[in-house]
This record gives sequence, C-alpha cells and structure tokens, in this order.
Amino acid sequence: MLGAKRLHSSHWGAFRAELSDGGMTVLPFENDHDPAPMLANIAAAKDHPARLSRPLVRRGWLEDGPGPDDRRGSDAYVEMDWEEALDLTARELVRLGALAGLPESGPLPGAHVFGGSYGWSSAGRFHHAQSQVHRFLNVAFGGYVASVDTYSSAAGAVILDLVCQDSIRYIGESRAWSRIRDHAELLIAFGGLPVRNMLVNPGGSVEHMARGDLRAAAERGCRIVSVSPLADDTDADLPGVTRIAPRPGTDIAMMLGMAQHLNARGLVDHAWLDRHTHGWEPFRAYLAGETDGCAKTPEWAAEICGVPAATIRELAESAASSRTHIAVSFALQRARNGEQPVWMGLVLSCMLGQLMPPGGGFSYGLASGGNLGRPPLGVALPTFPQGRNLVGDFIPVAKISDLLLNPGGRFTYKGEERTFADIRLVYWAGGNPFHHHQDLQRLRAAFARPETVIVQDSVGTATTAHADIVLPATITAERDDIGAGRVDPWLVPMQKLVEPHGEAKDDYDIFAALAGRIGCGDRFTEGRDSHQWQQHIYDVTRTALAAQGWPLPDFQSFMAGQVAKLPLSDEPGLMTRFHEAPEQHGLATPSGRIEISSAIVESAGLPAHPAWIEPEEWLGSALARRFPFQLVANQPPGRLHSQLDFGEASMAGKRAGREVARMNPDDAEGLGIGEGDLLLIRNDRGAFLAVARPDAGVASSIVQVPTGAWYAPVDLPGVGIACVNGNPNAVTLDIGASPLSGGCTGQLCLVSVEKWTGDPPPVIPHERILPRAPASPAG
Ligand code: PGD
Repeated sequence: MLGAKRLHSSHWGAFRAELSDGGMTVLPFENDHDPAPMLANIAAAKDHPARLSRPLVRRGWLEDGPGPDDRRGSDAYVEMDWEEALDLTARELVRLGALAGLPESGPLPGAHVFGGSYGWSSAGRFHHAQSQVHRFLNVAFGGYVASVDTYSSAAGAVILDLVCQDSIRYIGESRAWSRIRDHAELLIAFGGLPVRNMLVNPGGSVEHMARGDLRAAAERGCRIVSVSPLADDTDADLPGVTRIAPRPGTDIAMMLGMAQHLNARGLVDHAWLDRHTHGWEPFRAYLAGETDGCAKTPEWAAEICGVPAATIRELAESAASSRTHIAVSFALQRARNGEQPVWMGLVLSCMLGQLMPPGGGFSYGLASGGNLGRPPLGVALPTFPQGRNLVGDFIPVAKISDLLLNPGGRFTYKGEERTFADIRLVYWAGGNPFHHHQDLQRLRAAFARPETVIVQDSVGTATTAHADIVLPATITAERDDIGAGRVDPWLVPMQKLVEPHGEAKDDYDIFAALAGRIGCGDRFTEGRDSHQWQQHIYDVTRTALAAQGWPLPDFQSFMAGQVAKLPLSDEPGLMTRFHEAPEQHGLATPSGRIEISSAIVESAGLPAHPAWIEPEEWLGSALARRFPFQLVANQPPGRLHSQLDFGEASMAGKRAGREVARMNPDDAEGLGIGEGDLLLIRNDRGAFLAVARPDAGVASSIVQVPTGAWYAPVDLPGVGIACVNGNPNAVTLDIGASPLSGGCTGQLCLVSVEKWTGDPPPVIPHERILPRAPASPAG
C-alpha cells in the first residue's frame, strides 16, 4: 500500500491518505474547496501511545467480582489476551442474563442493561459502533434501556416536534442554504454562524459548501446579524455583519422584545397566523402584559439581555421590511429552558408571515452541522440492521447520572411520567460520557453504581478509566467501510489504510466473538463477515436506486474506485404542502397547525407559549454575586468533541497541553490576569484549570472554554477534585433543560475565575488517563 493515495472519510470530511515508511500524510479530498483543519488530527491516531492494543480488566473487579464500586476511576488495570478476555466477558454477560433465545414471556434481562451508548463514534455506515452495540444487545438481551434525542439538540428537537411536527427535516426541505444565498435580505443568526461547526457532519461530507453560500449571500448584499456574546461565532472577514452581544441565555427576552414591538406597530401578518397557527391570543396577551402585568417591551427585554431597546426595535422593523431568515443555533438550547429560544424563533418567523418564501423562513441548527439546510436525499443510505429492542424503556439522553443514581425514581418526558430502570450492566461503544456529560463528579458517583461496566474504544479515555472491562477497537483507517453523511449526496469508499494497532479488533468482530460464546452467534452475524455485510447493505441501496434508473457501480468496483453520486429528493416536503394548503395538509400537532400555545407543553409545568423563564444560573441571578462569570462551554475549533484530542489541530489550540480560557481584556485586567496565566475556574460542583487568553471578541463577564479536553481529575490541596487538563464539564450543570425534554444543559453555567499562584499542577498526558499496569491477571 506504500505510496498509494487511498480514499477515506471522517465526520469532518472525505480525504486521501498517502502512506510511506514515515507514516500517513492526510490530504484533503480534491472536490472539497473548504476542507476542515481538523483533518490534521488524523495522522496521530495510527500509533499514538493513548491507543489501546490489548484488552484490559480493572483489578478490583477481577479480584473482588462484579458489584457497585467507587474505585472505578482510580483503580489499576491488568492486560489480558483476547481469548481469556472474551471468555471472561461472555461469562459475565451470561451471569447478567444474556440469552441464547428469547423467553416466551416474562421480563427481559435487557431491562437492566443500559445500552444507550451515546456518542459520535466514527464515520462509516457498517462499523458504526452504536449500531453494532445495539444489534448485539438486542440479540443477546432481547433489548436494552435506550436513550432518546441527542446531546446536540434535545430541547430544540423536542419542542419543534411537539409544536410543528418536524425539526431538522424541515430546514433541509426548505433548502435553507441555497435560498439564503440567492434571496435573503436579512439573516438574523441567534448563536451566530460558527465555521467550526459547519465543517462537521455526522458521517462526513464530500464538499463543504456552507461557508461559500454564506459568503455569496453577504457579497450579494444580504445583511447578516450575528447574535452572540462571542465575536468569532461568525467569520470576522464576512462583509456586512452586525454583531449584537446579549447576555448568554437571554436571547428569548430579546426575541420577545422584538415580537412585542412588531405587534405594537401593527407589523404582524395576521392572515398568515390565522391560517397556519394555533394559540396566538394567549401569547399576544402575555406579550402585552395582560397576564402578568409586565409588557414585554424592548425596554423590558433590554434590562434582561443587555441589548439596547433601540437596537431591538430597529432589528424588529428591519425584519418586517425585509426578506428575513431567522436561524437559531443548537448552542442556544443546550441550556436551562433551551426550548424557549427555539420555539420563539419559529414564532417570530410566523409573525412575519415568512416561514416559506425563498430567503425567508426559520431554521434550527443551520450552522450547527455541515449539511443542515441542504435538500434531503432521494434514497435511503446503506444501514446495518439493529434488530428489535423489545425492552422499550428509555431515558432522555442527558439523564444518564439520574438513571444510574435513582433506580425506580420518577421523571417526565414530553408531558408523560416515567420510571428509571434498575441498571446492572452498562455497555458503551463509540462514545465518551466522561467528556460529554455535565457535572462529571456526579457522573463518577453514578458510574460507581452498576455491577459491571464494559467499554469498547480505540483509545484510553476517561470513560474507559471508569470501566471494568475495556476492549480495544480499531479506528476507521484500519478497516474498509462505506462512507456517507446525512444529507450529503455521495457514497465514499473508505479504503483500509493501515493494519490494526496492536491487537485491536473491529467492534463487529468483538461482538461476533461474544455472541458465539453465549450461543447466539448466527443470529448476530447471519452468517456474514464484515465484508459480506458491507456488500449486502450496499446492494440494498444499489437495488433501490436501480429501480429509479440511477446506476451505482457494483460493490467491488465502488470500493476500488471513486465517490458515487446519490440523487436528491425533489418531492415537496410536509412544510411546503402545509404552507400552501394547511386545511388539506395539516401537521401532526393537536391542532394540525403550528402551535404558538401548546397544551402538552403546559402539562409539563411550563408556560403554554414561549416565555422568559429565569434560569437558576445567569448573570442576573443572585448566584452571580458568588460566581460572577458566565462560562460558555462550546464546541472546539480544532477537533470534534473529545476525538483525537492529541492530534495536531487540537493541540495547536491548547497551551502547553492545557485548554485555553478566553475572557474580556477588561475583566482579565481587573483580576490581575494576563495572557498565559494559569486559571482556576470553579463553582460548588467542581473545578478545572485552564490557561488565560484575554480576547476583545469575548463580551464582559464571560469566560469561554471549549469542550473536549480529556477529563483528568486530581485532588488539589485547598481546592478538591479539579480537572487539570481543562474539561469544562467538571463544573457544568446536570439539571436538564426542563421537565419537558430533559435536554443537555452543558453550554452555560456560573463560575468564579481566579489566578493560580502556586506551582502549576502538571497536565496528565493522554496516554496516562487510563492507568495501565503491566502485570498479568491477578489470581
Ligand atoms: P466523542 O468525543 O465524539 O464525544 O459526545 P461524544 O461522546 O460523541 O466520543 C466518541 C468516542 O468514540 C471517542 O472516545 C472515540 O475514540 C470513540 N470511537 C470512535 N470511533 C470508534 C469506533 O469505531 N469504535 C469504538 N468502539 N469507539 C470509537 C459529544 C457530545 O458532547 C455532543 S454531540 C454534544 S453536541 C455536546 N456538546 C457539549 C457542549 O456544547 N458543552 C458541554 N459542556 N458539553 C457538551 N457535551 C456534548
């Protein structure tokens, strides 16, 4: 393979890899005019010392047997050979009730298994770790306790599902990007339009187009209003950008101020509202202050959000007199009451009567992922079948600590009351909850509860360091696969580039070996190896396309060759049909229309319509006297979440291996903090260290630290447990956006910031996050 330029893909784009004795050189794919800088992380993955090469078992579990154990996270690990590790794992699965066949009746053992296994894993339609673990648990345990929604977009997705049936699909159907490019006169982006997020798409992209479309719109004269406390949430060199910096978590107040002004000035399109929406009157009364004695005027909004009333009025009037697109980013709803700004963005667009015309409209997450706002595909992508989960129990994804800590406890979701299962086994593959979850000290307590925790990953993350059995998985470069991203009209042959590191195995082969040992091998594999499965799932798509007269090469030619184009759907989607004839094409909401007021939302204990609900932690709350900074823990520009944190682009964003904290220069000066100083950032939940970078693009009273540094908790004298590498989830709030969605609240919380004056505690390198003892198995 030396010297060949092979084609491959990643969540941040297709690429070619050139192999030489010196390693792997990663080159952007020739069709991609805006390749992601994150490609620079890939080369380090091949043989980085953080890679796992042999199975590991936690010493305490091995010596004392399964059971709740608070040594998880601080125990040592012993290496094992594969045969022994698979036998041991299989015995434990059988002890926990894994089945060779499903029982005729009675409870399923999967009711005590958490298999939600949330995470981005890696690109590739077959070796998708989450699909693999789900199929295995369905076959072995009859199912598992699942997770619903995503850390990316739970609160927004839930509210839009309830009030307009659809969320992500609708913005694709509206072809938002091409319409903004060609027709929009005003683009108001709540949460900005961050390039770092547009370059990422689950499963990858062959071409990154969003930045080009945005620039074309701006150069055509479309005015772009970036509403964010961080200036770099919208490209600095775009022409015609107006920046408005509200206090974090208060955009909903600013939107309400705009709405009240539109109404007071008679700028609401009542004909559109009457025909397409339900529940305007209670909302109007709330705006006017008839229900609570407080009109939501621009002056009222300015007090809360810090944006001058005149600016709010001007923006409302411009929106009414222009072809206006209102975009609300995922970031806004990854917070307490995150449903509100998303719902209100939709309602504003409805008030303008501009939901569907070219260039107008509303979008959710337009710049929060690479291919959002693109037309849907005209064929289903190749998919590895996961079988049936007969357990039927689930949690909202960000309730993992609540689930493990409160067996039998009650919670609500979409207005319904539910019960937390009693979890005995946690099985995770392709995710890193000790990066992605909030309040990681609480998650540590939660992970002490199950009898056994099994994790498959290719590297020794903090999640593997809280597992009892760690099984080493390959990375995509070490296997063939079919690459395809949601709404990206291409299939990419992901050609194997290198041999597996150490003794790492494909997730599929690990599960096939376990299934064989517990008596359900044939049901898991259906007699196919991974190559045969890939051919099988490719052929399903190829056959479906042949029926449309759209040829695809046969599987062998595809894998040996080039990217293959897929058709786009030109069917009018549900929102188009609803817009044109709401009487005939009603939405799947209780009223059949877009709900400005919702009885289901009200039944969850929230106001029936979008409203300002004061969060527990914001700059106007009493707590801000003790913790005067709003932490914004957003997505990193140099990596995807915690993946390849040791890679070149990720490390370039750190300082001496530690994450950087940006803050306003005046705030820094007030605290005697200068560039490069070590900071202790903390609150009552925990603490972490980061390196100071004063930056005039950060609004005052804000400290911004991206997520993704590998969690390294150390007991620091006088402080307590602190993450010395800079993971902000050491201090974030694990409370759920609301009782409606229970969505992730990782984006915002209050903290104090102080200069570290003693000797700097050392960074823990990636290869030492999971302690590996060279010893052979005990006993
Ligand atoms: P990743 O770092 O992508 O994070 O959370 P997520 O868990 O998805 O973790 C993926 C893991 O899968 C990595 O450890 C990787 O090595 C492993 N992996 C990759 N490929 C394979 C494979 O083929 N097999 C196996 N077995 N493992 C593999 C992301 C989540 O974090 C998300 S989506 C969001 S949007 C949230 N964002 C925030 C936020 O904005 N603010 C805060 N504070 N917290 C957040 N957390 C959330």
